[in-house]
Amino acid sequence: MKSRREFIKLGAIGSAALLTQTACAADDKLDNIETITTDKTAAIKPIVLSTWNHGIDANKAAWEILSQNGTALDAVEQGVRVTESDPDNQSVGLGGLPDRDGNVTLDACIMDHNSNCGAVAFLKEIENPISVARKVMEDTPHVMLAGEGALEFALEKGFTKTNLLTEKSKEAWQNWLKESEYQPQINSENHDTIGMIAIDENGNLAGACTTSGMAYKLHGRVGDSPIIGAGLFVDNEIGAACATGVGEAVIRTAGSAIVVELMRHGKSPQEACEEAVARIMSKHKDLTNMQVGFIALNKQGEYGCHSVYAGFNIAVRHNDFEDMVDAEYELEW
Ligand code: SD4
Repeated sequence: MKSRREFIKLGAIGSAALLTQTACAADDKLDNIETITTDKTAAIKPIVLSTWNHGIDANKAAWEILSQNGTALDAVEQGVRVTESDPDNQSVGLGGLPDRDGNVTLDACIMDHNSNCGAVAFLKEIENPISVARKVMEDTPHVMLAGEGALEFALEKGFTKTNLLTEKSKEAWQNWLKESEYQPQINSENHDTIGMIAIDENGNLAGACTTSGMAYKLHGRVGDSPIIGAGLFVDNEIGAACATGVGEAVIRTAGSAIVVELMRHGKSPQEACEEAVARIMSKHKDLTNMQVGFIALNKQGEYGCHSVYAGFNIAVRHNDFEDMVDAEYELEW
């Protein structure tokens, strides 16, 4: 795993061109480095970024598509499906931690380079909600389906029911019940949604975001992850962003849409993520456990990431690089 500074060094040794376009490298030590090019022919593409450690495996699946000239849309869908189908991952899809009543309920959304988007919220018993979200986008005039209706739609489209509550997650929930005081639990361990954003060989952007949401939430609670503009936003002229962490804070600030708008107004992806984090911090008096992280990618393949608390990291893959990068942050736990 690389810290941002190690990553910067690696870029400097490996390729000056790469370094100039590494948005996580918004570092005052880099004043002498060439500024980012706006020459579109020099853009880094394809490129894929994902939240958290599970992003490495998800990026591998996405890369198989991107490296063979596939679309960013296919890449992000196939990429996050890997995480959704991993029973050991307790924050996404199969094996996700349940709500306080023991139900695993999933949220997901997807967005393409034409601003088409689809989402599902409060979906039960379907292992790959991201693919249902894509069907909502492609086969209906709507953007979001929720709950029973989303499940019926998924079954009509040929998805099959799966019991998503693994023994491991059931046991964790039963242990939580003993001392829960019936409060949703937020801590550094249960923030692990996967958000993925990518640019394909044709320079088109797409993104996907999928989660089982906050562990032990109230039954019916929906977070930011399926909400276009909150958990994910893509504007093919500008860039893409997605969020992880306390969904309520991200919704309140229209987090991912704000990051993209900040880029539209000239901020680098790194600066845009930092400002969105600052906004979250200024809007919340009590920041206890208020972890939120953003990742952003612009049309040139520059990227950035930032979080309220320590511990957020992102998986990055392009032709010259495949590794984790630690985000800088504002507060220690
Ligand atoms: C939610 N944002 O449901 C999601 C949870 C998450 O890292 O991202 N955890 O609020």
